[in-house]
Amino acid sequence: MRRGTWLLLFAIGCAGSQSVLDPAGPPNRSLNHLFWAMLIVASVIWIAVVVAAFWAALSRRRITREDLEPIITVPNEEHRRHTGIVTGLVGATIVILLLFLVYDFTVGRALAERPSRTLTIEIIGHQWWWEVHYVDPDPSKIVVDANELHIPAGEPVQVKLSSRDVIHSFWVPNLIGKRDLIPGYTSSLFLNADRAGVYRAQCAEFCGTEHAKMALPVVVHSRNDFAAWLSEARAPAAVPNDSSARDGRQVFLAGPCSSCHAITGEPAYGTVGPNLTHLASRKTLGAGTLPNTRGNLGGWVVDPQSIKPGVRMPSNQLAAKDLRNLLDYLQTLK
Ligand code: HEC
Ligand SMILES: [Cu+2]
Repeated sequence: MRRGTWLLLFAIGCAGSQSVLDPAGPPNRSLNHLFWAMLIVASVIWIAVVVAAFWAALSRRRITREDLEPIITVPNEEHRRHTGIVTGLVGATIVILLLFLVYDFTVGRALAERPSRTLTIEIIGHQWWWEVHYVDPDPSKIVVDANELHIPAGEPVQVKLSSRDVIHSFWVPNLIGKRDLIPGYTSSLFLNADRAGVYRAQCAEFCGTEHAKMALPVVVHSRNDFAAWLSEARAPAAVPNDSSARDGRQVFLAGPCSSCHAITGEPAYGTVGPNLTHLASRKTLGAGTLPNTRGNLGGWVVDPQSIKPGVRMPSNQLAAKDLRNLLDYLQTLK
């Protein structure tokens, strides 16, 4: 974006990682052009109408006998002039609306166009987190992740959306408009970012008490960085060397954790909660609820209910040593 535009948006509070008015890709950029064109034209017309209304109210022309005569029966020069002005303005209104209609359809068609070759990512909504699959024809290359979306810049990505429970809605304001995640039905959209950065998606359909804490950081990488990220993400979790982390792994596998959480490469296959294979490399915990620090992680594991009341993860009472070891282990899950 040009610096001037950015400064203007910043000044009016519209720049940022969760703003429709700060586009980071072609689809949203064309929507922004349409929006600004409509806003500017409509504002000019509105100002003209208000000025005309004030002018009419303030000119206080004295009403003459002639004014009270029915216009149609006694048309005079002035009436004819007024009729001409009104007809002209009605015509201009029709032309402006038609132009906008054509412009709007053109933008809509361009957005609906299907790009040729794309990466496919599946996103499944849960109360109140996001499951993310990086699809690959080779099953050994499929990556299952959660609560963070990684995409390459400058390349359209097909996102297939569905839901495990209720209706959610996927919305990345900087990139594209909303699309619902509906149980039993797969919808799809194309994401196309051209500016690397971290944006924030948010569930945009009330889906239960913790709906507001259902965000999704969207990381747009340069193409090379994305390829590197994806090949790293394919690696299963390794058994740690460190002894406390090894003990923590035992706490995880022997405790209730593994019945709800999966870790690729470990005998943990739960699907009730997010896949934790790459937990330590996520920016946030609990779908954008907290920054991913050791302290927050400890607080989450012990008492998720106080952080996200009603969340589908029970509180855990752990001996201090077990908790320390467990955190050591979770922090190795890069
Ligand atoms: C009954 C199922 C269940 C059990 C048992 C459970 N969890 Fe969870 N866990 C969840 C769910 C569901 C979420 C997602 C919560 C949300 O954000 O809405 C979650 C979220 C998490 C997260 C945050 C993940 C992220 O991507 O932000 C961590 C870390 C976590 N659990 C660790 C653990 C550990 C460690 C244990 C064992 C001590 C455990 N969980 C036990 C269901 C469970
Ligand atoms: Cu939701």
